[in-house]
Amino acid sequence: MGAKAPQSQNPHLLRAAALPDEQERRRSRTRRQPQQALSAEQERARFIQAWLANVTLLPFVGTDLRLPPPTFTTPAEGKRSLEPASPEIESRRNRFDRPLHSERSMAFSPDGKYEKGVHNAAEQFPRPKTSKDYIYGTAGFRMKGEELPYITMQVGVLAGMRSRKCGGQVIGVMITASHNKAEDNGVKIVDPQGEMLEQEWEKHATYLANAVDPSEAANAYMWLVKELKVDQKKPGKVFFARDTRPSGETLVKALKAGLSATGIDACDYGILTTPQLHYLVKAANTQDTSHPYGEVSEEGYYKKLAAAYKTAMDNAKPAGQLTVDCANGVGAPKLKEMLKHLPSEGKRAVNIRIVNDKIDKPEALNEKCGADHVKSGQRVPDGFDGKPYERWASFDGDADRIVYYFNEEGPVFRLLDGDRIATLAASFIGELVHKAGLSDKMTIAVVQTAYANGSSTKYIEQNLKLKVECTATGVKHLHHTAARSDVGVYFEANGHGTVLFSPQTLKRIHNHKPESPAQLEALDTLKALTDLINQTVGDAISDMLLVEVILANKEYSVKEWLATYTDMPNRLAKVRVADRTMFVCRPGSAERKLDEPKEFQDMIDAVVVKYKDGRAFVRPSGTEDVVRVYAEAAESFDCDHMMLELNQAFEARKLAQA
Ligand code: 16G
Ligand code: MG
Repeated sequence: MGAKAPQSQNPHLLRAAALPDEQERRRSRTRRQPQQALSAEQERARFIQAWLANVTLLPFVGTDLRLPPPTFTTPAEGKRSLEPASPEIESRRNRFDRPLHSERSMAFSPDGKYEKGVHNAAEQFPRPKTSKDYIYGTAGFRMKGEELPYITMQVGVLAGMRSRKCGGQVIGVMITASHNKAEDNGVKIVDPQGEMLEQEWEKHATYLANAVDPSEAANAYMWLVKELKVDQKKPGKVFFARDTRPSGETLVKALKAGLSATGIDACDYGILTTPQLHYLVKAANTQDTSHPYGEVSEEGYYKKLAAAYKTAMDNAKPAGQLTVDCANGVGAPKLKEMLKHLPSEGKRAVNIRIVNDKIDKPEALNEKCGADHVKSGQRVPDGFDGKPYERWASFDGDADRIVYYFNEEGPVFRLLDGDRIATLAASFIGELVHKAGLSDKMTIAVVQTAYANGSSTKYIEQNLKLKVECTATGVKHLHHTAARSDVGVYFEANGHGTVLFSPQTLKRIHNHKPESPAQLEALDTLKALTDLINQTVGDAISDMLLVEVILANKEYSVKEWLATYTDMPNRLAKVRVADRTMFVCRPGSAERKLDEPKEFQDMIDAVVVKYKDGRAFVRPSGTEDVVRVYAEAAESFDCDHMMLELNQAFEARKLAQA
């Protein structure tokens, strides 16, 4: 990159100057190539194949956050609206919702020790020379591991700031790319009660990650300190951990640099599952309260779950062997550790076999195995040797998702996904609440996303008679909605979910006086579940133990579990588009309707109405440069036809990329 921007060295402005070319490139990509004539049958086969296969993805090229015109504060001027500027500058301001780093670089003293520290850390871990914008998305920052050191250093800086701002409470940082490929990595922040980072602070993370050089990094730090009124003399504490990816080691060094640059106390927990780190953060911040969440150690996590499991199994019969595919990730050693704390003999003995535990082969991570492979491909993982009706489960790469499955004779693959776990958990908890005599004291709600199978929603409403709420995709949305209920069961179909008991509900459960031995038994099991379930975030180990407890208590085999309702046939595909930010979901529709592109939703509605029990939606991905298309209908072949017609709608509007 030899050219220099006229007024700034800033690569963002260089990129902005180059934008017309980029647009031209994108436009030319969307132009259709001349093709040989195909028969109608060939055309149809080609469409279906393209839709159902996992198409090759474009690299992530950044996004426009479409934010309202920003305001900002400088010590000299107080709050004011930004003056109109050149389109390039306006576009960058809008993207980050705050002044450009260079615009207020003179506003602060350059000699604060933490400011200097950040400057030095940014020299040690420089920002990659790229014109890309980094965005803190639903799963934090996620990309190739080699691109992440600078961002991870900045996440350390922000986590420390967040801890200071939260009165010195512990904040967590997890380094993982979950179900993604081994060469990818990611980093995300955990808030004091073990929940995802508050949404407003996601913008601060994005802001820091896009400071382009050490001076901008130091200035951005100081700007945030002032803007957020962070008292730098206050102590701050951060717990961090990583999954088994090789790039994690370098990223830990970068994270430490960001933390020590700003004088933050840190505790390195080495390799953990994501939900274990969430547990530790909550445990640390509640240890001196009337309701400590658990001992602040990895061992404390196992002890808490094991004790709860034993109580919940008091009156149950274990349901035979379970085989767990750990995606060759961190779930393998941690599940092995968990098993050491569980009974291996006697009537409550667990019988768990682990496969895909090769964490010494980094390239094997999530490769043809793991929850995402099984769920999105509707197929068994490598290493599957299950006989008909044998119970299997798969974790994802950081063990915060789980799906169950088995083969019927044939073999016919049967998936028991997040929807199934949600319905199983909601029905069992409902029964316990009723049996314990607590029905009039609490209500249970189930939170799903647009991807939930229509049959599961119907089953919850009509058979279980429980309220269902639908939210946008992404754990933080489900979690916040579930937290508004007395008991909130939330699961994404992909297997990420948990159950939340509100503080009043926990109090009611613990203060309830049972009036019969049957009530006492149900109450004890219910109390045990509140400990067995990791209420901070979806947790594959904890969810697995929950499912095992329920199957054992209900004396259900996988066959009986599957028979509770019949899934509607459905299809999910992803479509490459020139710019996914052109697709805007209708506010309040939980991503089930689009407002933009204009009139595209009318085209979708016109397709759906033709099919019995048809339902379809199109939503832009939050993690990849694609849009996702989901369709379900009463008949399997109707789903294929619907997908074909939806594809034609994309073609007609020239939205899909060749
Ligand atoms: C992230 C979310 C996951 C969601 C997925 C959707 C968290 C921790 N993870 O991985 O819940 O299902 O994104 O991806 O929130 P998409 O937007 O690309 O479809
Ligand atoms: Mg995960």
